[in-house]
Amino acid sequence: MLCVRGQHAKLPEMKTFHNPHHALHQGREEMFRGRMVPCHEVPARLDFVLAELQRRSQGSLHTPEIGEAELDAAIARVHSARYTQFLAGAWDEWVAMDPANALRDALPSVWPLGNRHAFRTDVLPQNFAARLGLFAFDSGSPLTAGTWAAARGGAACALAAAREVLGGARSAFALTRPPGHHAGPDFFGGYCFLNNAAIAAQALRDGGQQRVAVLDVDYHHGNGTQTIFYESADVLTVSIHGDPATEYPFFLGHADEHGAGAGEGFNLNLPLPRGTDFTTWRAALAKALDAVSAFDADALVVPMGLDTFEGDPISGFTLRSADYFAVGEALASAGLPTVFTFEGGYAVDAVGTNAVNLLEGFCRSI
Ligand code: Q9C
Ligand code: ZN
Repeated sequence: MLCVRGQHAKLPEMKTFHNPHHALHQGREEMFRGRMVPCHEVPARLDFVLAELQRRSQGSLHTPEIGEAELDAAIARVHSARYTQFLAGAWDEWVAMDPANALRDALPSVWPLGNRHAFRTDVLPQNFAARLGLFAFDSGSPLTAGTWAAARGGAACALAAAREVLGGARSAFALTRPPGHHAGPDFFGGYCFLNNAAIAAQALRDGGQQRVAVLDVDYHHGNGTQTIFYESADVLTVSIHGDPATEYPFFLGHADEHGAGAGEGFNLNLPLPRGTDFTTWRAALAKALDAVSAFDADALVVPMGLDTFEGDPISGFTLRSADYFAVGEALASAGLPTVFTFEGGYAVDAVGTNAVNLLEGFCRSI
């Protein structure tokens, strides 16, 4: 299967790596505006993308072939050992506390506010609820029986996509679920557990790419990715997102965050007000691409959220389905080997069309 332009010109294919274990992560309810509501981040999201890729013969589908040990090593490049050890055993601990917990997902309800020095985060509590709160930053991201297996499967897709690009492919798509860009070195939240885009970016660095740019187009600020690379000069992080003054994740993503230490100057945030339309959004994308170009990147990672769509139930931009072709074309104009990861997008019946429009726009113009 190939990317096709019109009916004739055949373009190099973009491989999609999809996670056969993604549906093992299936949260029941999330805390939302003071009550429990059905999760927005549902397995059907990925199924719609897969179906649309197949319907339009966009690229070819693969499952990642990554050994457990090499996957652990790639995850350990961006996440702490105490965090991944917690995630790996969390479900068993949760059920061991009370067999009835098997019918409920684990959600945190107490947090240490570590950055205010109000509580200690260096001592690992024995209490499970305390550790859940230590490693989570919201109550919207249920930890379920299959979360760890699903998140690992997604990370394997990200690693496989990075390897594909290191092997000379122009692009690859990691169809990851659960999403990743809110997950930091030792925390989960925003429906994200392992930072797939960061794992891909670090794998590109470790595979010999000197400078890697991450250009996050999800509606929400990619706080996890920013935090992971905040002091790094070799990975530029750029994010276009709803202004955190009013939009999730609220506590990071402002325009004055430029990086720190060796990473000073290597983070760029482009917050936009709720209600922003495509004309304004694409001007921000042009600025983001200028920054990638000035950085002289060797490779690009695009955390691809489709929650900028006008029909998204939890977001506030007004992009239309046809606009995603132009987004893909603009991203291709960077002229870089590119890994896409799948992030947000909660208008479930449109997410496949929007994702494949973006990928097709990219393929059309390379
Ligand atoms: N109880 C991504 O798009 N919404 N994540 C607030 C908190 C969280 C979005 C709910 C939105 C997270 C990957
Ligand atoms: Zn999002």
